[in-house]
Amino acid sequence: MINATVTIPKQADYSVTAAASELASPAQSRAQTGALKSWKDTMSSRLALMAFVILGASGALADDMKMPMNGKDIKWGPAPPFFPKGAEFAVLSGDPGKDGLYVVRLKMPAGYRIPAHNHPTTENVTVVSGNFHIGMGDSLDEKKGIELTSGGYGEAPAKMNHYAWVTSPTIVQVHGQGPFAITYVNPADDPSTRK
Ligand SMILES: [Cu+2]
Repeated sequence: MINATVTIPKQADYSVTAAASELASPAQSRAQTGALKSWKDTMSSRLALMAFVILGASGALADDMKMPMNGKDIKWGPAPPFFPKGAEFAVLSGDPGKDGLYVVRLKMPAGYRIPAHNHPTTENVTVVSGNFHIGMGDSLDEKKGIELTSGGYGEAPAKMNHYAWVTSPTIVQVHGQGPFAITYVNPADDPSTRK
């Protein structure tokens, strides 16, 4: 189109062509701008998508994505010091010490008791095995509680005082928004401050 305009010798033709090209040019440049814009948009959305995919994939593969696993393959460690002694703990997802969703499990021996406490965020408890007794109130009372067995679920809203105990070896899964913390109603119950 541009080459044709340059090589046409006759003024009339040129004028016509020029006029045509003047007429054409705003539209053309609009079209080009439009094309460029949409290409840019397409590219940026493609790049954004790629970045998302790459970040998502590398993030997931490198850090976050845990391979599916069976209960027997879970690596247990000692529970954080603010849990009464004797429990084992496993982090399945996230970091309970930080903001964001966490999924952890707590394995407790028969007779394990968690005195009255609350959490800064809602605690969601799913019983994996055993029997987990949970009650609401400011002090642990084994006469007041609900026994949850395998598959059972309970939740303690943020700041609500509650307590728990188990009468057989029990595993519960706890999930919620981090950071996870325990505030005991009676500070003397806090094993992390007790010597
Ligand atoms: Cu709790």
